[in-house]
Amino acid sequence: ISIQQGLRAGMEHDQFFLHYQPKFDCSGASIVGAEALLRWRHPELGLISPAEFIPVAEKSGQILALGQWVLEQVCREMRAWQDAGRSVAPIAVNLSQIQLRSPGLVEDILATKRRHGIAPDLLMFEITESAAMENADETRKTVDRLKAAGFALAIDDFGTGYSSLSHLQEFGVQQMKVDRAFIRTLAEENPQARSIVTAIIRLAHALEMEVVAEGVETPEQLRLLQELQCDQTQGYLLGRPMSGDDFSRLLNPDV
Ligand code: G
Ligand code: G
Ligand code: MN
Ligand code: NA
Repeated sequence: ISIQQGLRAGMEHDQFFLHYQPKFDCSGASIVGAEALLRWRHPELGLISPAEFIPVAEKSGQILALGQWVLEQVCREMRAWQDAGRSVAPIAVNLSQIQLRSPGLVEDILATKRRHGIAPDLLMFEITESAAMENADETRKTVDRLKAAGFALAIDDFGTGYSSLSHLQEFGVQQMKVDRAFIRTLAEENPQARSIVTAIIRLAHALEMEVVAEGVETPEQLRLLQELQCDQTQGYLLGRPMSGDDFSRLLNPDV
């Protein structure tokens, strides 16, 4: 109850903000985009993790308002960066399965990006494997409409849920994000972990998807991912979640 009431007050009193975690190409040399990550600074409880409050917001239905705020804020910040003459990179927004099932989702997304004058290729959407598979027929309809509008999509946390390979093929999304559980154990002396990541990367490539490794924390993991032809990486080694201003400066070191 208290988190649920707190969420309402938090939205009224601007207690939410976004962090951006950069995504790099696999050489680690260039930033190819970022993921927007929701943060809540509660006046008494301090910083509360989305892992704690998103499930509550999903149960109460508040995730719809919160998700709309995230999208609005991403578009607002990107517009400000562009107006300041900075270059921008595509930002990925996480969609909850409640949002995916909400009939107005695609219209809301289109209206929001139009209001802020954001090109569709500057936004992408991440859907967890479990959300996508749980309601595959509905997911597919929403995915098709988002793709038709020019947005890229990613399957998030891949490997932790159970995927139907035929659904995965039908969705035809651009990216697969390998869950960090598989990257955590990736090391020279762990051939089994390496085999699993190899198999996931081959599967993604066979489906013509780009592969993003999540949770890359060591140079060894990065080197192994390069050997395995992974396309992009995200993780504390190269970039932690940071403020929009810091992300924009990282992208524009000379501006
Ligand atoms: O950023 P962090 O690792 O604390 O995120 C924890 C979880 O919360 C992750 O699973 C992440 O995908 C999820 N999350 C973060 N921001 C959002 C958001 O804006 N919307 C949704 N639905 N989930 C988010
Ligand atoms: O489920 P999703 O992939 O959206 O979750 C993203 C979450 O993972 C964010 O909350 C972010 O803080 C966290 N994260 C990002 N990079 C790393 C990393 O290298 N190690 C760990 N342990 N967590 C990470
Ligand atoms: Mn994600
Ligand atoms: Na993930």
